[in-house]
Amino acid sequence: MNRRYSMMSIAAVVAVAGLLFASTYSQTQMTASSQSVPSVSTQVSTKAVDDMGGIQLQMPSAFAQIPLDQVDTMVAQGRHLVDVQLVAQSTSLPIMGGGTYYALTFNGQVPGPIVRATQGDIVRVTLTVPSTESTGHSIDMHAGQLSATNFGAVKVGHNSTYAYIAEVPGAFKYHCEGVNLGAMDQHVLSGMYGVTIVDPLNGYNPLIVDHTDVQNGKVVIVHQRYEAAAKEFVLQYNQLYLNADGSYNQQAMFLHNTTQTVVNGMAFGYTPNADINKLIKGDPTKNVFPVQPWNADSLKQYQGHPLFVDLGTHYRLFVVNQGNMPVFFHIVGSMLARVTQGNHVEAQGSQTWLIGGSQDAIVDVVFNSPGAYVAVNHDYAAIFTGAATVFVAGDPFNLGYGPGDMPNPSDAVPPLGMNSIAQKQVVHCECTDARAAEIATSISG
Ligand SMILES: [Cu+2]
Repeated sequence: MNRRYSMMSIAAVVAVAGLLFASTYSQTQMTASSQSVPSVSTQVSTKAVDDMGGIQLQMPSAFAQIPLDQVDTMVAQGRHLVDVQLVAQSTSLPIMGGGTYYALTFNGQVPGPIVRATQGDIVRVTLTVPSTESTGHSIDMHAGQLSATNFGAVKVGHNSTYAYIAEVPGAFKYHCEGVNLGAMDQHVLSGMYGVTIVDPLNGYNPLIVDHTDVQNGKVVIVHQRYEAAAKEFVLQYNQLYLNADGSYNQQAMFLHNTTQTVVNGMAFGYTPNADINKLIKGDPTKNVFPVQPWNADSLKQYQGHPLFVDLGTHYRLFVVNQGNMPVFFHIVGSMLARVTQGNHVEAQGSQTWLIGGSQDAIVDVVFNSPGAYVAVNHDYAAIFTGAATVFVAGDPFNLGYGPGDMPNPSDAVPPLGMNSIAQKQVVHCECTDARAAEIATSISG
């Protein structure tokens, strides 16, 4: 990878975005303009679902759902139990460019907590809807193979639990289904989604990356091997469809008229902040990255923070599309060394990987040259509305830090799995102050 090319590429990406946002951005402009609804019948059908109290599908209990009174026995027989506690919480959260939006969250954060299990584990999930909520909620976990309509909506002031075996490895969406599918779109696109990573029972495969060399006057292929153990990130793509007051805009959703594109809940959340500017240029207001919508210290857990990566190290990225639009996952200046689903290789040496709605890809990469690499959804509308994530590889600014010295955003680093290498973390999340304080405790302990 050529450093000069990389820096020029990122400059091109961020400079255009910088011009867009620095000079012309305003809340009004980022808000979907009022347009006619594309299909009257579509509108009528969703209203009809709401009016009849949601869709009540009568289905038999599905595969892999475990009677709750058998969980203890199955654990005694040798299965591991992963307990997931989710609490629905409606709240107001900041959005890039100023202002807030009406967020629907699990546990006060968007996305919800990352769940990590191993293939064959029992996942037991409890959803609590406090009496302070104004609506019921529900939970559908794609890592399971059961009909979430059996679980149904949890009413205000109630909780409910179900359990399943995570039979298939991968990085799976979980999400609220609204109240029996009523307003499901609003709940998911306002923040009620998350990821369950299910590690393969036998672990991940070592990574082989081919490159060329010259030996005895001939060009030859060298197979570079990396162990399965890797440093890991989770990148979840979604969109916000908002009215000017921060409320959900269903019209905009039907039109795919995105207000902002978010990665782990924030537009441009992984860009350098004022402290990093100061480190690089000695001045909080100056550096090579013009896009810094989440810059200032006063923004606390919301301020931007790039992903620092070491050279020659195996990185495993769990990329999940939570949204309404395709994700063309690409890292500017790099190749996707390997793309897998579960533990099955889908591609090696790919420039871009298409991830459809509610689909995941596990992308292995190795950064070999110092510099900045930007992971994007290579849909220009997505890039310029927030889907640009900056990786800083090695020490390109010669600041004197070594491998692993720089902390990474807590919301991008998943809980450790069997082949994970731990990373230093700093609190970063689209979350309430109370949730940020809990995360601070968990990463310092
Ligand atoms: Cu909900």
